[in-house]
Amino acid sequence: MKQKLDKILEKYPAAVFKNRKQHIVVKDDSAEQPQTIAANVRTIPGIITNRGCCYAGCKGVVLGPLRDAVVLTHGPIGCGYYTWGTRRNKGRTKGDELNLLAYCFSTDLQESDIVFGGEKKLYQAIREAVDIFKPKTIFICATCPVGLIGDDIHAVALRAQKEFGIKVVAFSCEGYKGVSQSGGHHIANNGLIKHIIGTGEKAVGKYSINLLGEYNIGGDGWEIERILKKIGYEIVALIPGNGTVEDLKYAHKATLNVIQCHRSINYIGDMMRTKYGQDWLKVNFIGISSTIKSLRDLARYFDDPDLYARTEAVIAEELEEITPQIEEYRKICKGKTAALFVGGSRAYHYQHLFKDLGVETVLAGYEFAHRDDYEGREVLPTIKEDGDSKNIENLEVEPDPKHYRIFLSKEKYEQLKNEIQLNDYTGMIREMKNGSLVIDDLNHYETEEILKLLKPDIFCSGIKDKYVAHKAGIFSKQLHSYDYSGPYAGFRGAVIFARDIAMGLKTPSWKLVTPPWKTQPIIEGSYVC
Ligand code: CFM
Repeated sequence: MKQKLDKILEKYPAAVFKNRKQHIVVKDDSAEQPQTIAANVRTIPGIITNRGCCYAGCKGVVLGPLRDAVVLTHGPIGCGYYTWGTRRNKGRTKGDELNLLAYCFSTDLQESDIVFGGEKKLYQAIREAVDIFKPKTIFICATCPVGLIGDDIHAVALRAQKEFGIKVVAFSCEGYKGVSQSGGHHIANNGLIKHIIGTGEKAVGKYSINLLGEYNIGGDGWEIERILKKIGYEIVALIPGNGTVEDLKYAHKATLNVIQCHRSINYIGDMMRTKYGQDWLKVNFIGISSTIKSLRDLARYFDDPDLYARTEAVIAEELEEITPQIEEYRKICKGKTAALFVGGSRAYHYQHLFKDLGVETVLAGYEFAHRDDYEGREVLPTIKEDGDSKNIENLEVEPDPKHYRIFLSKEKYEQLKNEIQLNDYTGMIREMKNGSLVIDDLNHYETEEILKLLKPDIFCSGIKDKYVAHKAGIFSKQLHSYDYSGPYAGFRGAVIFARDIAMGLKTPSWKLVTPPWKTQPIIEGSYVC
């Protein structure tokens, strides 16, 4: 495998060859040392990458799903437009709450604003949003040109906050700030900790949790909520899928933070632990076995006989409902292979669901994950500098004397720490099969070549690269927005995913496609701009 990969990479200029080699790992169970991978560094200019930008990570990913905030894009209209609804993060209003999810707010900067400054326009846009929607919160998100011309969005936010008596927070998340979306996650996490979380008070129940890093794509969060509530958990705040700023204010009151996507929200998990003493637990609600494991881990944290009993009863009930259907789809899926290339956590999460269906993952990669997402958090102290270090604040928080409290005794904590992923994440690489491939920031040239090499039955990726697979005659499923389908999480979601994968595998159309390289010569050097 290594020689075949080298052959693909040899087409690059020497410097690119050296760089890309560090981003590719062949899983080797016999390796004496844990395997390492280069990650969270900028893509070499000229390579056609699938990554997004820092603004997308802040505005589109972390802040966008909050239903009751005006998330105002300060920039040219394209930035707001292309982050408008395409991620399929859903939300449902309760009572007379404000639901702004369907709107796209933008200052629509023009050339004259770039020349003369856009601060006035930003202030006007805030005033207009206040007049029309009367929101309690406005988040301003900066795009590349705003950083380049130096608009002081924080000063405008402060002025508006005073004048309108509402919360106005600005985020300097210009697209170029970090490596892909991941820098934007960090900036948004910092802002929510500084300005929102911990600013409200309310009483919570016995089994209170926050659900972090779940975005309700295609309704995933609704399925997870259904299961958790059926068992008896109280969800204090959804951060952020289908969530509200109002609920986020009370998040410090919950006993435990439950983290689905580590990459996008681990900063909030860590900072809340320091500030309020709350532990966080890494879970995975994608996949049947992993959902069951996550529910059992959660019950272990609270260690209550009633909760154990409820957990087992719900698992049994749910399995009874889905097993006959899953078995039917499994017959179609069993023995197939999959290649997964998604943002910063799904290439890990979906391997578990594929395993439930008898599908083996032969390649998994991330667009912008950090080394800890690949290798586990134990490598964190060894990372001296990465793509975020230069531009993004590493917010230091202190214990809050009023709200700091610890749930577990020291002994209990030490014991549990070895059994469940408490305040820890062991990463993707160690769970992968011997001989499988792990590739960071897979690009279009490598996608084409590696699809030829591995010939997977299924390629799961995003909108930018799915057509590369289609044209190669390989069934491709989007794991970002789910191609109009979902939910895929939890028990019922697993059935929908199994159905979609079985349908895709059974579709004869993939076999009718002739890949372009079978009829056209490949022009040497055409893969690098
Ligand atoms: Fe987390 Fe996400 Fe992902 Fe992500 Fe994303 Fe997404 Fe994603 Mo697209 S927060 S890292 S920045 S799980 S939008 S809901 S699917 S790339 S793998």
